[in-house]
Amino acid sequence: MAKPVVHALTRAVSPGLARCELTYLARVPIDVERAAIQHRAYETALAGLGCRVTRLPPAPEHPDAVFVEDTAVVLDELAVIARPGAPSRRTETASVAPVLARYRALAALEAPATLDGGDVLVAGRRVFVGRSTRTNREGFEALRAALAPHGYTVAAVETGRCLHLKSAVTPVGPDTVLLNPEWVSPEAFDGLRRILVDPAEPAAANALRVGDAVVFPEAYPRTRERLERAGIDTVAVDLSELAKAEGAVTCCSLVFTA
Ligand code: CIR
Repeated sequence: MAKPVVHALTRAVSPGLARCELTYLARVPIDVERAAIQHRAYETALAGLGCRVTRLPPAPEHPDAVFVEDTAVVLDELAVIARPGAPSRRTETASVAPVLARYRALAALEAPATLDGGDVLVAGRRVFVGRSTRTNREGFEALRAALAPHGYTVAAVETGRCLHLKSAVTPVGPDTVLLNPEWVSPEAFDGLRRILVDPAEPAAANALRVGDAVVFPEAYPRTRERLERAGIDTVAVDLSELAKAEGAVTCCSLVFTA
C-alpha cells in the first residue's frame, strides 16, 4: 500500500488582502507583496516538514481567500464544507470542495448555519467548536450531526475576546493544547495537557501541528520557549503582514493525511 501523504492545501494571497475582514484589530496598511513573500516561506516550511503543498485556485476577488482553514473541517472520515460567518467569505468554499472531494467524502453546512473552520479544534475523537461572531448555534449543531455517526463527541466552547476558538487554543501534540487562559477557559479542555502562552504574548496560542512539530510565529519567542521546554519542536515563520489581517499559522492551510 502506498505511504500516506500529508497534504497541505494553501491559496495565494489575494491582491485585495488590504480589504480583509477585521473584527478585533484596527485596520493598518498591509504590504501585500511582503505578505505574499511570507506566505511562500510558510509553504516552504510546510514542505520542509514533509507536506505535499497544493495551491487551491487563486481567488483574487476574495480579500481573505488565503485563510483557507475557514472553508472546511477535514477529518479522517469526511470533510465538512463550512459556511463562513462573514458574508464576504461565503463563496470561498466553491473552489475548495472539488479539491477535497479527491480525498474525502463531503458533507456541507447549509443556511442558517454558519461556521468558520478556525472555530473547530480536533483532539483525537473530541471536537471543540467555538461560539464566535462567525459560528452560530446552527453551525455547531450541524457539525455535531455530521460527525456523530463517526464517533466524535462535539462540545461548544465560549469565546469572547478573539476572532476564533483557534486564536485562543490549538493542539500542539498528542493530548496537548496550547492556550491563552484569558481568552478561553482551560477547564473546557479537561483531560488534555495544557500549556499556557506567556502572558506578554496573548495572541501566541495559534500553532500549527504537522507531524511531531509545530509551525509557530517568530513574533512570540517567549511562548516558543515554553513549547520547546515542554519537548515540542517548533519551526518559526514570520507571518507579520497576514497577522494585520487577523490571520495566523493555522488559518493559511488545511492539513490532512490521505
Ligand atoms: C477574517 O476575518 O475572516 C480574516 N481577516 C482572518 C481569518 C483568519 N482565519 C483563521 O483564524 N482561521
